[in-house]
Amino acid sequence: MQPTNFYRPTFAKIDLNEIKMNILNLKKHMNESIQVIAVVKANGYGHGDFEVSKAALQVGASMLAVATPDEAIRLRVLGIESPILVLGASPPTFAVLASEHDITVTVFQQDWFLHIPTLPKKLNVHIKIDTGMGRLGVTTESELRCLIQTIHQRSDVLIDGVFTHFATADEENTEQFTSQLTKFKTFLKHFPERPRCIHTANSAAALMQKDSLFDAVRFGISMYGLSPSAHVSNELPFPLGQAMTLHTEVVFVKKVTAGTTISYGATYTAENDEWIATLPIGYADGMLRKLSGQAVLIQGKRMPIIGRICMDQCMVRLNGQVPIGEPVVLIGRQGSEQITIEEWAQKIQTISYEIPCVLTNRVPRIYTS
Ligand code: PMH
Repeated sequence: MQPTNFYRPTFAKIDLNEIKMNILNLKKHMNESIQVIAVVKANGYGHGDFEVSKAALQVGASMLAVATPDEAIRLRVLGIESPILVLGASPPTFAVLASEHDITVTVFQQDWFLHIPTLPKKLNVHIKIDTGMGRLGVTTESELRCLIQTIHQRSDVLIDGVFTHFATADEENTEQFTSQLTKFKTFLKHFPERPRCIHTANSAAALMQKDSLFDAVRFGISMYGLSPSAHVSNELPFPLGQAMTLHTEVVFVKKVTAGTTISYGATYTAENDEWIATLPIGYADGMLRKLSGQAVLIQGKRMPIIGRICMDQCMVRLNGQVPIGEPVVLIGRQGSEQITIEEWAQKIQTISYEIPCVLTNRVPRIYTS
């Protein structure tokens, strides 16, 4: 939700147009019959589940996917009426609520159905097949046959879909991907009737593997404008637009003399007389301590974060005095310079997915469209 007011000038800007363009470009890239399932789990990868859901639905996403029952209920309570799929495990105790709220759940165990009562409304389920991710899903063909039989004995449950998830779709070597796809096709033969929605592709497969598209793709990271991996980044069929940028302002500026130390542990010592700015953002906002040394943009130039990043603040070495209130771009463009989420990810040796996800609730999300 858009904050009405905030007194600290630190915020993330989410450009919903970029999200819409990424979906529209993907739709153009695929056969038009293929549907887009917008993956909005983990608060829309940190971008805001409700706002991203609305934007995705506006440009024709046909379903939303979340990780947990609670994430699905939250969207319903906020008024989202589209189909919602819970990708993770739902407990049997959620079945009644899921059917009442038209929430589609993922199933992969016959026993799950022993624990649910007769349901008030028909419950849509998608069967998950584990073809090699080793996380959730039916692992053998006989288990799948038993599960289908169990469901067919119930008039209150409908097999609306079947899916699997790739472990290596973003890698150059396609061996595991191909083996998972082959296994999935073998498992599909056990369905007496073809479920309405067969889906396997995440962003990487949706962008690069046309034979994995079936009826729908689960578009996550690249909907937010980020590449699943460096390999996919080199093979993109269309440019992605990064939706999130991160901003703050200088709240304090001082000139220190050579020898002055900065921040906890006194790990940074000024070599010369230096101008130092304090920024109101720290690790409790998701600006992790390992980002010490990362550049920020001030007046269109890169300036390094120096010393340890504190819980709520960090310090930057300037190349001259700047006024209090000077805008700072932590992620995004300023002038001809740009700092991407990928740059942060490389700096702390992680994947781009993790950066927006760990941006905490304290950072207001401001939406532009
Ligand atoms: N489908 C499932 C089952 C997923 O777990 C994910 C992402 C997606 C689709 C979307 O993938 P994409 O963001 O690469 O497009 N899940 C995760 C995860 O569990 N950890 O990182 C990404």
